[in-house]
Order: sequence, then structure tokens, then C-alpha cells
Amino acid sequence: MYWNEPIETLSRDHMHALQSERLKDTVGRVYQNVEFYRKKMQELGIEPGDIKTIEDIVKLPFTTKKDLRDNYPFGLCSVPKSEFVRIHASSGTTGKPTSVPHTRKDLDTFAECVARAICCTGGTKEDVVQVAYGYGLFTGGLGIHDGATKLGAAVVPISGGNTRNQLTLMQDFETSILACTPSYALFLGEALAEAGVDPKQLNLRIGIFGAEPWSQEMRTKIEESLNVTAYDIYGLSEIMGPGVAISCENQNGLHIAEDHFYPEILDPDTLKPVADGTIGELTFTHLTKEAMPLLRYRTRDLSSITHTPCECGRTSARMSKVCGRSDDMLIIRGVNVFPSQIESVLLEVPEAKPHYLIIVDRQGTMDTIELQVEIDDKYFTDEIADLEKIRKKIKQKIDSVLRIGVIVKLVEHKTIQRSEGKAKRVIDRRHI
Ligand code: DLL
Repeated sequence: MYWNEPIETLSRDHMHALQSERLKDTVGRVYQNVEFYRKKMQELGIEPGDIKTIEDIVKLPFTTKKDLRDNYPFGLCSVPKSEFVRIHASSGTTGKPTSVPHTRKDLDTFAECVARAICCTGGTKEDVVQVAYGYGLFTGGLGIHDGATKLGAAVVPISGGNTRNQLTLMQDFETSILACTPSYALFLGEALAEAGVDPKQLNLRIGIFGAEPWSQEMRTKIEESLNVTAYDIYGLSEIMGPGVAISCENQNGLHIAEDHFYPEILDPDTLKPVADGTIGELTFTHLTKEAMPLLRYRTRDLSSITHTPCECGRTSARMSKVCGRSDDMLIIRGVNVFPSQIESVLLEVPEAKPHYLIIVDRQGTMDTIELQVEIDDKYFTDEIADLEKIRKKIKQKIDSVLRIGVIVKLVEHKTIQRSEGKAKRVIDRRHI
């Protein structure tokens, strides 16, 4: 089922032509309207006329989060402020915030991409979509809301949190699509079990989960506990929000809305494009954005791209599930560690719950990594030896995957703080 069949099944040749045209237009606009890009292009000795096809993108300058901060709030904008109809912003955890304005056309594109994405998961106007992503400056709530509305589905704008109410409305309104972070989906699944509700009695059929990395194993757990088919939705505020890419029923990568966002995967060290299938840093260039078009925005997300045809009939490039961030990657005693690796191991251990916390610290010059794992309450008996057996099993598995020694601590169910939005899985005390 397609929302926009001509675009979603466009031949690669036509997509190439469309992207080339749109890139030329975008470059022309930023050169004329944004001093930052004009200067950068002048420094590189290029002008808009040098961009003839999409392949010329490699001539263009990069944009980083720092550039957004340095030009906060509207220094990178390409239209007058009077054209803005909404402004999203990040909370600025690492210092100055960043802002992302949208024109009316930008919001139309946003809604179009999300409608496409929901349709790609099998959603229709018959569905009731419970939007349990946060509403506000975060793009999850309003983004999914507008897309589901465009689709013609019935939106339940409950936002994140208020778990008991989530369950009540899910039952009363016969919610068929749940949209939230995967960690909150897991939490809702648990809450459902505690309330003694059999997920099969609900009307839920589709889960649209994203905004944080999650593993295939986590997907299986969520699907079981909520009785849904789970889809991975990807996006970032700087580029748009949810709906930049979405997985389809074949679950073999996420289809990118390539007519609006041109993806590149770059070697994080050389910043040169890598071959299809190779993991690197995902970078996007806006092709149609009006308010604040960005050239080659470095997302820091690690992924790979394939252009092989997908059985669903969509012809777009597909990105692999994000496996981490180049800047979130933990380097512990010289070893690169991704929280997702730990999660995958834990989900293979039946005694472990998929709630965990990684605490990285330094003793003298030695990095330490402690993993707190929740264990089902039934294992917390007087038989210390049994617990120790579980602990050792987890430690052995983690050590062999990460190839470094990890301190494993088993904690009781519900010890680790639950999140209603993005889960915080890592505390790195080395930077405090
Ligand atoms: O998280 C937008 C979004 C909302 C996406 C709802 C999906 C669903 P930001 O808050 O700007 O925007 O955070 C963007 O979150 O660069 C990734 O690191 C991470 N991220 C987003 N989606 C996924 C995903 C929203 N499906 C940052 N898998 C991105 C892994 C994801 N990481």
C-alpha cells in the first residue's frame, strides 16, 4: 500500500533527475540567502553553477550541529522570519540550543512524509493512532500527529507518560496503531501484563517506534508484549523529525524519503563516501526545505545504505537500522562499545529483563564498565548460588562480545528508572 505511489516507486533514473534538479535549486537558494553557505562555498572555490547533477554533492561543504549552534537561532535561514509557521528546538543538553524553523510548505512536506511512513506500515484512514511521543519542541508528537491526520486516521494525542491512561484509552478507543519510543513501548507492554490485560484482547496491530536505537531482539519482545508488528521510524529534528525513513513489511532496512532528503554515508575519518553496505556516518542534504535548508548535515548516526530493490516495490534507497552514533560510541580501554551490542546479548538471556544501565567510570587510569541488569523477581530467592549462575552467564556472554571485562550486577525488577521518552542507558562518569 502506497501513499504516493508515483514517487515511492519512481525509477532510479527519474529519482536521479529529480534529485539533481532539486539540489541545484537548493544550492542556488542557500548561496543567495545564507551568508554562512555563501562564504563556505567561496572558500571551497565553488559556485551554484558548478552543481549540475546530484553526484556534484561531494563538492559541497558539510554542516554540523556546531554550525547550527553558532548560528542560533536563525542565522542559517533562507527565508524571512515572517514565512515561519512553526519553530522546533532542541533542549541544548550540551550548551546552546538549536532551532529548526518550518514554513507552511515545510510542514506540508513533513505531514506528507509521515503519512507515507504510516501507510508503509499498513496504516489507513480506518486506524486509531495513539501518539505517545512527547508533544512540544520534540518533533515526535506533533510530527506523527500531523502525518496521521493527513492520512485521515483518528489521532489520540495523548503524548508521553500517564501510563494508566494510555492503557485505558487503548482499550476504550480501540487503538490500532501505537506510536512511541521503543523503550516506552516495552514499558507499556509490562504495564499491560501487570494490569492482567492480554494484549490479544486489544485492537493494537501496528507499532511505529523510533527516536532511539533499538535492537532486533528488542523488537521481538515488544511485538510479543503488545501483540503488534513493530516498525522502525527514523528521523531527526534538524532534517525534519520522524518520517525521514521507515521500515516496511519486509523489515530489511528503512526506506528513505529520498525525494526530500538526499542521503550519503561517509567514512567518519576521511568524510569520503563509502560503498553501499558499508557502515559509516549518515549525512543528509535537504532537497526541498524552505526555511532552513542544510547541505550535507552530519547526523553522527551510524548506518549503511543499499539501493537493491525491495520486495515491497518501493524504489528508494534503504538505510540499515541505526547501530549507534559516532559520538555516542563508548571507547572503553580502547575498545569501541555500542550499547546496542549489550542490549542484543541481554535479550538472548531469558532470565534478564530488557532494562539495563551501563555505568562507565575510571579508577586511576583504568576504565571500568558496570552493567546493571534487571532480573525477573522470581530469581531473587534465597538461593544465592542460582543468582550467581545467572550473573556469570551474562558476564561471559557480554565479555565475549565486547572483548573486555564487564562488571555485571543483577538488580530487582523495576530498579532501573523507566523513561517515557528516550531511554538513558549510559552514565559515563569519566566526563563528570
Ligand atoms: O528523535 C525524531 C523522531 C521522533 C524520530 C519520533 C522517530 C520517532 P531528535 O530528537 O532530533 O529527533 O533526535 C534525532 O535520534 O539523530 C538518532 O540518533 C536518534 N534516532 C531517531 N530515530 C531513530 C531510530 C527525533 N529509528 C536522533 N533508530 C537521531 C535509532 C534514532 N536512532
